[in-house]
Amino acid sequence: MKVNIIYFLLDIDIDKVFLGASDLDEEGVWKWLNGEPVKSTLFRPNEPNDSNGREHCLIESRAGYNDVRCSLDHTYICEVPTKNAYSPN
Ligand SMILES: [Ca+2]
Ligand SMILES: [Ca+2]
Repeated sequence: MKVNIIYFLLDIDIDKVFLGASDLDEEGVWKWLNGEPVKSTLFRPNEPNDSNGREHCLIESRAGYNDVRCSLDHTYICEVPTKNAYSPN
């Protein structure tokens, strides 16, 4: 569901969005803010590359996940817990 929402947003021409994952705690170990691991298969080819040792935050782009500098100016998506979560089934 989370990935479907992300791709819906990308379809309306939002690209390069921060998604709330990083390897700030341990280089090369990618985790979401809730501590869950990031699926490495969702990164685009040759990423994450930690370019110049400065890329520690995850963005989604049309080609897949990429690690970038956390200080870049990109849109971000926040997940907000709700009482009545939507369920398509
Ligand atoms: Ca890194
Ligand atoms: Ca990168």
